[in-house]
Amino acid sequence: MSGIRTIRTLLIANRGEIACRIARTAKSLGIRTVAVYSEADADALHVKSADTAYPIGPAEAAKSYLDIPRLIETAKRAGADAIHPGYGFLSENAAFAKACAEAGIIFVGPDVPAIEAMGSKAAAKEIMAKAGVPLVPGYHGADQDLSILKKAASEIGFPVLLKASAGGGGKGMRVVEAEKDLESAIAAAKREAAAAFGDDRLLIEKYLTRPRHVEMQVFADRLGNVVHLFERDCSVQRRHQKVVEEAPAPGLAEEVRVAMAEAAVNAATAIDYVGAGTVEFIMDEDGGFYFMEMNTRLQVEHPVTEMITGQDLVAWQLRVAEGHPLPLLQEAIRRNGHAVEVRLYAEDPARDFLPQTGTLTRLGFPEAGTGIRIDSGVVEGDSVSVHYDPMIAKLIAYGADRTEALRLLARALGATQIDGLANNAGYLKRIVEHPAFLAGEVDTRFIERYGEELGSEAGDPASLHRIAATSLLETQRRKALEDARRSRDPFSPWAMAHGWRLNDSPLHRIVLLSGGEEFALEYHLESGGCRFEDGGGPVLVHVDPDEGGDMRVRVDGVPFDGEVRADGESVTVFSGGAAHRYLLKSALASGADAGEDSGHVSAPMPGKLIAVQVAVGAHVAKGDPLMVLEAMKMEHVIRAPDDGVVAALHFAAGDQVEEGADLLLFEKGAEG
Ligand code: MV4
Repeated sequence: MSGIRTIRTLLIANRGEIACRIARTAKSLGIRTVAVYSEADADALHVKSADTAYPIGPAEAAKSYLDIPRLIETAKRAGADAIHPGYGFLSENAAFAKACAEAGIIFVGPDVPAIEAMGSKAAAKEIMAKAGVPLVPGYHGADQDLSILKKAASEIGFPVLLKASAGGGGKGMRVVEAEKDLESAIAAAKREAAAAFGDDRLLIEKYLTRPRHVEMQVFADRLGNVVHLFERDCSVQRRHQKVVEEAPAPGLAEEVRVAMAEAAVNAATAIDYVGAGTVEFIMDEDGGFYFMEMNTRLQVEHPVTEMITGQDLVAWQLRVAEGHPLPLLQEAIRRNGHAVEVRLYAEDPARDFLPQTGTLTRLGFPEAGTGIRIDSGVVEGDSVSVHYDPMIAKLIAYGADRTEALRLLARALGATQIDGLANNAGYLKRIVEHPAFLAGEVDTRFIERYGEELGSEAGDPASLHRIAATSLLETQRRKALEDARRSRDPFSPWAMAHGWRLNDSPLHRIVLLSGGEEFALEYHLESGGCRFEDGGGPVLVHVDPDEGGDMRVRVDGVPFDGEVRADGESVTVFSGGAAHRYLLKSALASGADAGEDSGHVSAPMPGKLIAVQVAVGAHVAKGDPLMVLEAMKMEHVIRAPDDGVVAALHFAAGDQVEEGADLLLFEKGAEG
């Protein structure tokens, strides 16, 4: 038996960015790619990035991306000789690896026993202890007598950490600071573990107060070669979700790196590992490191390793899966420079990171290339649904050193344009620009420590409002000019206007809506822009006149470091990774009062009308509730702008409305 099985057709049993990522490498190797898709993904990018695609069922992952028989049957139908599971879904599912083997299909991953061995956290620790891989000092025994547990805890020394044996991912962990709290903590932890996992056994460990998450990338082939490709630091996490990942780990002493690499290679060797794997360690402040778990798949954060080693890990996986030796042996694997990845998510940092669903009305990334890599599975116009992980993209920066990589990443985040869905771009930018992060002071409590300052948006709102107003006025001017040209009316004032009117113009007023708030701005028209005189922001905002569709904005003479996209009714100002959307409420010339357009009441934000509390003809007083709009999981009461009568209703309860939708017609003053 030669042991080589050539892969000609590869089925990718995944979706999103990782499916696209795998297809890219497979194509470059001349391998035909087969995508699979759920009903929600018929038009998804991963479908378009493969040579062919097969439907595998409804949107729910359990009925599509997790349906083992359906995937095997599809692979057979498509003539696939191998399946790559990506990450998540079935990537660490031993039954799936088994089903592939039984069907004569190559599973791009380790053999079933290795997946099974690492699937149980307690069993994994036992194997690792035997292989000489360091474990956190602790008690992992089967004897769960209270007296035994108490004795173990005092031997380990306080503080200790109680963990559910059956747990993982941080669930059911409990810190015990002192002996006196132990007994009640054990009782509570056992109750919790029993309820959550149906198994009340506990582990006790020395509690590391400021740990780092450092993981080693390993690779093994079927010929017995096992190598590492250095480490990644993934310490910056939020609720056990990685937020930033980098390689190499900042400040890691070379002797610790060497020892950790050796431990990781020993771990892989101990379970006859094949393919790409990650050995996770928890590291204390003195460089002591301890085995946590082993992931038997390609990780989300593999690109940072690719950047510093110059290797394509998916290509390595496919070579190994075919039975070839590793492309490089240890001595030939080098690292260079520094890489950092952030995970861009459709989640709202202002609302406790609530996942967002909806349409990406705008999605623009800085150009990939010099030092910036973007792995994404969505394009502008796609939607993010409730069915899958709301990750939009991974942004990866590579530089000669950490400072350079972080500088590049911050700029890339600042130039990212996302609209339609709240997202964490601005939040990520503040992390990678944070002085403590820049200084390499990373540990698993980073976000807990700096959460407050990371959550708040820096920047100058007054300046954004003024940029928005000026840009809106400029689009209106361009439109009017265009209309006048088309109508060939030589007497139209717009047709004669060469630009903005001169600065002896009267005071104007514009009312903008943004994020459920109203902003009234007063300005004078100037040649090329607006002059604002009420202090508290820039005075002059100019838009360069003949820039095609672009808005080249200058603020007090300085080019605006962001982008503006406007039509006649709305404008989005992209700045520092955030999208600020404004809607024109009214733009009436002259007079401080004239701005109130009392005729219409409009929706302050997109949402669903959950109640209409008035009927046509109703007499209401100023401030009376008219409708209730549910938007972004909150209820907003739409109130009467004045005393008056409801003249017409344009929507009913249950209707979905756009931001700025004309909800009802209101007649002012008709007091009954
Ligand atoms: C710890 C620890 C401190 N001391 N064990 C969290 C999930 C899990 N698999 C292990 N975890 C931890 N174990 C001891 N003895 C702190 C954590 C921990 C953590 C570890 C890695 C990455 C992020 C983390 C966030 C909070 C707590």
